[in-house]
Amino acid sequence: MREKATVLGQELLGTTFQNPILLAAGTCGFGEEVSEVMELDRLGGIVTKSVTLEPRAGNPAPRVGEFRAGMVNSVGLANPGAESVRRDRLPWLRDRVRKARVLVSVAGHTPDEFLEVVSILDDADGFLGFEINLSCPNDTRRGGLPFALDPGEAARVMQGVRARTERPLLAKLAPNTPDFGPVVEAVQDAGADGITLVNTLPGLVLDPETGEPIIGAGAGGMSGPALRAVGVHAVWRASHHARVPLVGVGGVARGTDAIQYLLAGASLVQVGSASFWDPRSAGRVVKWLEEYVGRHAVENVSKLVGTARLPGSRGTPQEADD
Ligand code: RRO
Repeated sequence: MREKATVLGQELLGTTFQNPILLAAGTCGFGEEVSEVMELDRLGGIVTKSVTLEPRAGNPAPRVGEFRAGMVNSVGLANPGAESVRRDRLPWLRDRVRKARVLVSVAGHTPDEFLEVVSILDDADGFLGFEINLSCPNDTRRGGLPFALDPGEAARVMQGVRARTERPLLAKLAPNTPDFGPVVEAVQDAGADGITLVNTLPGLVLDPETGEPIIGAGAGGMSGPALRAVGVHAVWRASHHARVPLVGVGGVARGTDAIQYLLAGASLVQVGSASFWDPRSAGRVVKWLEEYVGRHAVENVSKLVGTARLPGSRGTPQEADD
C-alpha cells in the first residue's frame, strides 16, 4: 500500500521518496557503516559506494585531505566487488532499510564493466535502482577523462546498462563540463530515468612545506562548500535540457544549501562530504526542510523545483528571447 502523501514526499522513479534528501555515493559505504550514527529511514534515500566488477583495494593513504574551502579525496574506487556486494551487502539493506530508497552506484573502466556489474546485481533484492557513475575523477586507468566528459561514450555506457535492467537508472555527471546540453540529452536519449549532478571537481592541494600533495594519490576530487555554487549552476543549466528528474549534489550541509538545488531544478538532493564532518547533517537538512515548507505554506516540495527567479525566467536573457 502507498504511504500517505506528505509535504516532503514525491513520486519519482516509479516509487515514493518520503523526502528529497539522500546520502551521496561514497559517503555511507553500503549503509551498515553509518547506521550506528544515523537513522537511515529518516532520509529519502541513500546511494552506495560505487561498485566495480572486481574488488578494489583503492588508493594509498591518506585518501582524504581537508583545506579551507572543503576537502579532496582519492579513494580510488575501494569496494568489495559486485559478487560480494550481492552476497554480503544487499541482504543487510533489504532487511534493515525500509523507508529510505536505495540506489546502488556502479562504476567501471569500460562500458562492458558497467553492464556486467548491473547484470550481477539486477535480480537481487534490497535496492530500487542504479546510479551509473560516469564521472569518477580518480580513475587513472582511463587517463583521468571520465565518460561524462564525452557525450558519445556516456551514451554508450547508458545504452548498454539500459538493455540489462528495467530498474530506474540515474546517470551521474561531472562538474567540469563546458556545456551540459549535449551530455544531458545523450544520457536521457540512451535511457536514463534521472540525472545526478555533480561529482567532485578535479583538484590538487599541496603542502607548501614539503611540496607534496596532501593525499596519497596526488590529485583527487574536490568537494565541500566550494562545490555548491558549481553544482547548483550545473543543475540549473541541465534543467534547460532535461526531460527527466534531476538530483543535485555538491556542498550541501544545511537546509539552506539543499533548497538552492531544489530552486535550481533538482527534485532530489544528496548530502555528500558534510556527513564526514558531521554524520547527522542529512537528518538536520530534512528537519530544516520540514520547517521551511511549513513556514512558506508549500503544498508539496515538488512545487519548489525549478522556481529560482533568474533574470530572463528559466534561461539567460538571450535564451528567453529565442
Ligand atoms: O572512489 C573515489 O575515489 C571517488 C569516486 Br568513485 C567518485 O566518483 N568521486 C570521487 O570523488 N571519488
